[in-house]
Amino acid sequence: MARGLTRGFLGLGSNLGDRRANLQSAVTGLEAAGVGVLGSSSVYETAPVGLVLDQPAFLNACVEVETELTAFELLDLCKQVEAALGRDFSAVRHGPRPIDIDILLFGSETLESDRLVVPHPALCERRFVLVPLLELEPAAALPDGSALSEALTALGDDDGVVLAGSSLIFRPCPRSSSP
Ligand code: PH2
Ligand code: MG
Ligand code: MG
Repeated sequence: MARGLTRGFLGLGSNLGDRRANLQSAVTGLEAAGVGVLGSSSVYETAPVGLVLDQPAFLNACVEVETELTAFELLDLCKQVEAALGRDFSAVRHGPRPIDIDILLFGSETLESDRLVVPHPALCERRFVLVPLLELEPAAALPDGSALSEALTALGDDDGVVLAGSSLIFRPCPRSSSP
């Protein structure tokens, strides 16, 4: 039986090489594999957070995708695209990388396996994810219905996430029907 399409949100991050080109190539790689990229946030420059603070600043963005893949198949594809863009999977956790593609939300699925946890386990703690995600989808919510805008508010003010560039996809404006 056909599985149908699932909409989800991916977080993209890069802090090595031509960072914007890497984010752009991730979008192209996903699309080339048949994943529909429906929308992209702007690009943000963000201070490193997590286990490694002494590393170059990141560019982060979020994209909305539509796919017939399962979450695990989409994870495999994300890894393939990361590998094609030079990601070293033996590098230190949270360390510098040309590209990171994380599944943030996948429909209303919740998954907890060794390979994949959805929603992304750190989603509600990371301004560098919530700011672009909420720009793209202000109503974004967890599968239990809780609004992610509230998670962002709860994190309080921070100057570590700065608008740095335009959306990763170009969509022409719909032609106006008025004369
Ligand atoms: N990714 C991490 C760890 N820390 N910090 C920023 N600013 N942006 C990231 O994408 C990021 C991070 C692990 O995936
Ligand atoms: Mg990540
Ligand atoms: Mg990752």
